[in-house]
Amino acid sequence: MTAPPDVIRSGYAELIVTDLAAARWFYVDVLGLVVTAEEPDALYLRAFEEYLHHSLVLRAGSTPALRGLAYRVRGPEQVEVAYRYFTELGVPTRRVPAGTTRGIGEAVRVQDPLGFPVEFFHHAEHRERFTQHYHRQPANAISRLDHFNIMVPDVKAGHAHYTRLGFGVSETIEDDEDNIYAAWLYRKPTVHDIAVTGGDGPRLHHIAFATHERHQILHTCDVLGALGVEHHIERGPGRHGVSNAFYLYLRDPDGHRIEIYTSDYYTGDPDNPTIRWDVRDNRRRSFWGHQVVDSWYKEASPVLDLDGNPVPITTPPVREAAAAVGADGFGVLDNGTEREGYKLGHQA
Ligand code: 4SX
Ligand code: FE2
Repeated sequence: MTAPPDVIRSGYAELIVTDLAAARWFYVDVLGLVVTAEEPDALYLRAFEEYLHHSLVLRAGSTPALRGLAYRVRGPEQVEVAYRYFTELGVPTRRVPAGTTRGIGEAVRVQDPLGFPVEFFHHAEHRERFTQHYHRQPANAISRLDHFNIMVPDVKAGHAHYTRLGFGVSETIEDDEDNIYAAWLYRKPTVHDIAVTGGDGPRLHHIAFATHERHQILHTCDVLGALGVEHHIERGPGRHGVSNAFYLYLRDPDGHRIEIYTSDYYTGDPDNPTIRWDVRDNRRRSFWGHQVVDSWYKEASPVLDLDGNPVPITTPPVREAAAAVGADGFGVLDNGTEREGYKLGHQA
């Protein structure tokens, strides 16, 4: 068995959007992403600290979908390693010449065992990094891409696929019957490059970008309110239990979900311990105990295969255990730890 390719990190995503002008308004005018290149039916965007050509491609099309997730590998030879690895796995695997995606060198594209269109690349054109160009940065400036989050009917299979690929597991949500509801996995030394969330899939749950500071996230909320388009806010702002990050989820004009995220923690030591959250712990998804809105558990973007056709979606079997505890996406929690009115246990 060929060793897996040496992935460095999540690199870029390509989304199909139905109205490129509306998408430009959201990603460039509101979120402040930098335009690297613009074509009549595509936009190539990067964040202020990024020097690779792009971290997000928006391409015009008839229905909103994920066209690809791309991981950067350590060197050009690792692109070929990816080719051999996925060919051996028996999934659709293609070499694509440099420039197939503007700004990106030779790459390999696969439809991975979970059904997602995934690219492995090393070379990419460099552009100016605007780290200290504070005079060009809005008050809600985004620094870089942080992670992808995918929804799959079988979280164990997702966990297994990514651990075989050499990803570390930073955190999980589990119950005591060996069910796993979500997992966070990384190559770069942060909490994640990819999170696997249980639900109808394969679908893209969200793409997350990082800011340096919490106030930059709060400013995005204020901007959306000031413009009277606060309906783009879906969840948050808040503090995650898992990852400890401060977060905000937005829906773009096509319904694609974008997270703005900051202040997770370092995971780069080889013995970084995995944090396992009990699915009944109210603080797992909101450290402040807020309920997660239904749409966050249920809605996600369809994904395309390597020929651009929609990948069929499978619903996971209903789990008695999950339904009983009102776990992630299965209803409201009542685990006996809930507060009575405002009287918290420790104050009684
Ligand atoms: O909702 S969770 O607290 O489980 C969570 C969701 C933690 C980190 C993330 O990036 C995320 O999208
Ligand atoms: Fe996330």
